Amino acid sequence: MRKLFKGKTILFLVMSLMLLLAACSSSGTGGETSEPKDSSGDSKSGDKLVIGFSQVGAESEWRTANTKSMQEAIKAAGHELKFSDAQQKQENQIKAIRSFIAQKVDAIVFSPVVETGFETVLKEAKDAGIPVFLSDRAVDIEDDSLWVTFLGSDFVEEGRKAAKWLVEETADVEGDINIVELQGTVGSAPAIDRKEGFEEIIADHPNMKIVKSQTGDFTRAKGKEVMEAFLKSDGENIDVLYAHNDDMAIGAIQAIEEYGLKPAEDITIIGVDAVKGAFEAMAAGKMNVTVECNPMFGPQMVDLIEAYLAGEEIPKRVAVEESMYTMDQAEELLPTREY
Ligand code: GZL
Repeated sequence: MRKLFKGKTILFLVMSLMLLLAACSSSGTGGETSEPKDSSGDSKSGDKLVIGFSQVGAESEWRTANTKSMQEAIKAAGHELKFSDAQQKQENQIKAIRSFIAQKVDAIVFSPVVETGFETVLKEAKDAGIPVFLSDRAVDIEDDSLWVTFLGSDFVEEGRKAAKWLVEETADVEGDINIVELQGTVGSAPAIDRKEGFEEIIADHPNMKIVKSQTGDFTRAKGKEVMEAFLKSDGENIDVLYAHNDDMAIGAIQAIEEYGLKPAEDITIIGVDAVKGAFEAMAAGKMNVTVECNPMFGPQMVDLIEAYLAGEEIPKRVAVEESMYTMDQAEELLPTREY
């Protein structure tokens, strides 16, 4: 049975019991229950769930691995998946969520492309009694009753890890360290938080400066294009690239080589995600480090949905465990990488 939002459960159960008793004693008029109806008009029973998943897009290796993990986990659990790829457009996500509401799914999984602009549609899901589970990215909304939980990484900590590695790596370097930054999608939680975490650490090191910073929208193509512009304007004075994901770093590596410099030697390359492409670049000596952001949490998300719908208490935030990997580890670990 689908669980209503907290605080309404007891009332719902009492009302259902009263309706059930009324239905049994009346001439079969039956009362409305809040359980979704399938096409035959019978309420859903059993534990096969219908889950609507509004995914950001397919912009990076990370994203496609995350989609695969979710799809496989939902299938393995015997549930039905209604999947929507928003192609990194907010309006497509809002449309998808409204469609899931109209189809009366049992739960909505949602990875918001940006932090704002979703409050209205999340209220519509709540009013329809459909629980929303935030996957990977958070929303900047005061009313946290609009979602059951957030399952994903701590992006601020990922930014801190990247900067702490650079501080350690350059402990003996005299003089200024000029950093260029390829930001993720403007307004997205990972872009905002990875920048915050990185800047929090370098603030204590006045010789470290972010001299240029622009969005590469988490894609290889845009990352290459923006890095080309950085190099054109002052290529000889760039010491470090901090890319908010590996895909943009990989695009930038191509730009650096075409410019005539050696990535990971002339310009230190820092990425985030720890996708296979990053391990290949590090094994080839073209990238220095990647901070892991693990996308393989599909099974964990399914467990959370099933637990919530079974009436269990769910924490508001569930973190994904992750590490970081350097060039010297890449060759040995590459064959073991799942994504
Ligand atoms: C992070 C995720 C980011 C990845 C990018 O959890 O939202 O989006 O770092 C992806 O590769 O595009």
